[in-house]
Amino acid sequence: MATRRFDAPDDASLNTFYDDIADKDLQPLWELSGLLTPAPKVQAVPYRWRGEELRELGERAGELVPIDRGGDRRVLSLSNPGLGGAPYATATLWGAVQYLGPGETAPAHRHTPAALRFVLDGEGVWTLVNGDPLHMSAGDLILTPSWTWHEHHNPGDTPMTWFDALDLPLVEALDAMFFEPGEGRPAPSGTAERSTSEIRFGGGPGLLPGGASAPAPAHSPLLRYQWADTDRALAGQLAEAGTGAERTGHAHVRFADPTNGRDVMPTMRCEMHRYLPGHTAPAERHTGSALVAVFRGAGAVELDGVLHSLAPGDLVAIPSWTSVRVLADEPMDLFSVSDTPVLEALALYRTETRGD
Ligand code: GTQ
Ligand code: FE2
Repeated sequence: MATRRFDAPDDASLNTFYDDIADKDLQPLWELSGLLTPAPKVQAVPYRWRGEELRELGERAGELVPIDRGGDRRVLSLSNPGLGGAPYATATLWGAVQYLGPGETAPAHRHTPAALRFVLDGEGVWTLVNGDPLHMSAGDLILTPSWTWHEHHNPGDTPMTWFDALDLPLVEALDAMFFEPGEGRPAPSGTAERSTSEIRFGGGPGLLPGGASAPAPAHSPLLRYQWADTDRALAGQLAEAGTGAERTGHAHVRFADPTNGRDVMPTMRCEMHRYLPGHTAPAERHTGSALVAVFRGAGAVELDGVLHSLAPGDLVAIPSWTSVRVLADEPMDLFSVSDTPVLEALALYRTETRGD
């Protein structure tokens, strides 16, 4: 057997070799660095957008830009300064504020990215999801799962701004983007007081429709989670003596598919947190990214050691593996959406907790 020889080759033949492999669209791994890094090399940066500024700029968009410009949605996307100008809040999540003026309609369409709305304040807009009317009011979570028709109506006389989150950058990275404008959509089933989705699946704790169940969709059949229910759940946790929440001053709920306890949609986990002043929830970091919307209260969030003050309406991007610690100056309610179900499904979820 011939012995391999690794005598130092002359530069000329090595250079020719590198030219030849480049010419054949190949790259030598031994020349590549920054690929198999010891920990995630994250491009998005931790970032906070101020609610006051988002509201003001949303209102100006309402005055200056008609709804039909740009996908029939008047939306300002969160553009993370670490992502080189992309209109994305993190590597996997789109975040935005959407403004709909009195009497305006954002017409129907559907797309493979899944979307959700969290209402920061106000009420009066209806979102029709596959024709089912979902009323939007402060603190509500509204789902528009992948490939469902959706349109927004503001029949009232006050404008509304809300927070949108979509898994759009993830769908884009997976080359699975499809979009269809609204022709041929199901006719709206009217603006009922309560949507069919809520009548069937939001009837009460532990109550599901009887009879044969239809094939389970890949998302929660409950499409609106009302603030009154979320608020009651959080208050209940904090009031019950001896429970974790009562001891730590931190209550949290996960929005779940009522039929099986899974996350609301395959790609996104939604949670609501209530932190009391002096709570003892530890600093934590995990793989996957999240967006946080401040609903009520005031405090701060420490992201990789940097403190950002928080007020209602503020939106925060938390990139993967960013250490997060929350400080509450008064009881503070935070909505969060993350790509955790994706990381979990792919066995890539890791978490690290540090006590104070
Ligand atoms: O409301 O349908 O923020 O399609 C981005 C894309 C909202 C929407 C966004 C959308 C929508
Ligand atoms: Fe949409």
